[in-house]
Formats: sequence, C-alpha cells, structure tokens
Amino acid sequence: MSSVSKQTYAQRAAQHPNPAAKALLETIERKRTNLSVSVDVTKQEDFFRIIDTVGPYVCLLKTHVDIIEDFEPSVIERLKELSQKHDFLIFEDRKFADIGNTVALQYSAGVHKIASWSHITNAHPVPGPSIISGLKSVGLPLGRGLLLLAEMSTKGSLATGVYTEEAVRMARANRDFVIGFIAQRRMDGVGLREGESTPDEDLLILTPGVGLDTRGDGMGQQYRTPREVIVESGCDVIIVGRGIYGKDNGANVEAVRAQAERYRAEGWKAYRERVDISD
Ligand code: 6AU
Repeated sequence: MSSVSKQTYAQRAAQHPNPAAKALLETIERKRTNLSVSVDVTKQEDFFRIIDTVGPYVCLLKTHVDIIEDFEPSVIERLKELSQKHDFLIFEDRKFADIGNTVALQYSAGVHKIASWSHITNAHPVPGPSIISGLKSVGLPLGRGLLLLAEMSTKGSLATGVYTEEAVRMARANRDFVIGFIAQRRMDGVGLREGESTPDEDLLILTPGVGLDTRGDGMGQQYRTPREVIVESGCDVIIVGRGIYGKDNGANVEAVRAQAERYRAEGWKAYRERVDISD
C-alpha cells in the first residue's frame, strides 16, 4: 500500500494544502476518530437529537438537508452551533451532477445556501471538469473542499474502470479544491499515464457502505466492516448511517451512543493497525 496510507493523520494534516482537508485531518487526530455519521432523517427533532448524541464521536457530520421536512434557516444555525460544541466538520452530501453554471447556483443559493456552512461537499464527475470549475468558483474563496464520487457502494454501480480513472485525473488537475473521493479503496496510482508519478499527492478516501451487523439493506446498499475498509482497502474515513441510528430514527439515545462509540473504536483500531501504532 502507498506511503500516504502508512502516514498518521497528524503527519498528513501538517502537509495538506487545502484548509478543509487540513481541518478534517486535524480533527480526526485531535478526537481520535475517523468516523463520519450520516444523519439521514426527515424531522428536525430526530436530526438534532442524533447529532447531539453522536457529536463527541465523529470527525465529520454528514447531512442530506434536502430531506428535512420541517427545514427552516434556523436549522443551519443550530447545526453550526453543534459543530462548535462537539468539534466536528460538516459535509453536505449534495452529489452535484449538473453543468458548471447550475451547480454554482445550487451550491451558493436556493433555500439551503450550502457553501456558506458546509466545509465539504461532493459531486459526480459525470459532466466532466466543468463541474469542478463551477463549484470551485464558489467554494475555493470560502476555503471549502470537494470530494468526487469515483466509486459507489451500491450493487451494479456504473462508476468503475475508465470512469473511475478519469475521476482521479480530474481531481489531480484540481488539487487546490478537490480533496479526495467518495470511493471504496485508495486511489493512489489509479489513472496515472506512462511516466507520470505523484509522490506528494494526498487525496482522502471517505467510504460509505460500512456496517458491522449486516451486509446489505435490500435496496442495493452493500456493507463492509471498518477493518475491511480502513486496513484492507486503505480508506481514511468510514461513513455510517443506519448502522448507528437504527430503524427508529435514533429514538433510543443510549443505543445510538453505544453504536457511535463502537464504530469509533473499530475505525480507530483499524487505523492503528494500518499505520502500525502499537502503544
Ligand atoms: O450507512 P447507510 O447505508 O445508512 O447510509 C450511507 C450514506 C447515505 C448515502 O447517501 C451515502 O452514504 N452514500 C454515498 C455518499 C456519501 O456519497 C455514496 C455511496 O456510494 N453510497 C452511499 O451510501 O447517506
């Protein structure tokens, strides 16, 4: 496995040029957690209860704000307060996928004004490099970071082969703003052309499709364990949703806390195994 995956999060934080990636790596190291919880619930009450419970255990809190039925601008203010209180970054999982001009508007404006509060967001590379230019025109001046979906966790995903390679090339050409990928494995060396090398490249891998108790959800999602993801595939952050808040929108606070602690511990243990920290 590549040298970056053998480095500690702290070593990588010290070298990373993008402020959002640097802050994420520093947060991971400070809180000793590579867990990101995905809070995919539709009511403010459930959303904030889960966030306040998992907050101490996460480096990054992932949202889909467009599924909140009782959304109002104060949701963002509360989310920002909780991010301060618990010391985590925010990742709005918007999966932009349109032409540059449209995504710039979707990112900066509308009801949600994502760029103004979300440290990290993501995009499908399907439109080509112009999607990065559009998002970058908004996000770079704000110190934000972008993840490209180079692969997906779902059965039958079309994001494979040449598509994945081209996604990595697009990221390499925009390393000031593209901080890494949503993917299932490390991308170091993927898409390199004859004679090309990228020794100092640090593109982060954030990986959904993580679960300890089940292998799928009956709707195409596929789960692997934190160890498979972090040690065997060399990824950096595990993204866990239903594995933590369960089937009842996280109604049982103690159960949510216990699962968050469990995934944090598994993710951190796997990281220590990968970088060979034994103390
Ligand atoms: O753990 P789950 O299955 O409850 O939730 C997984 C979360 C969901 C998905 O929208 C998201 O991760 N996701 C993504 C992301 C993060 O972009 C990509 C992907 O390939 N698979 C996936 O599940 O909020």
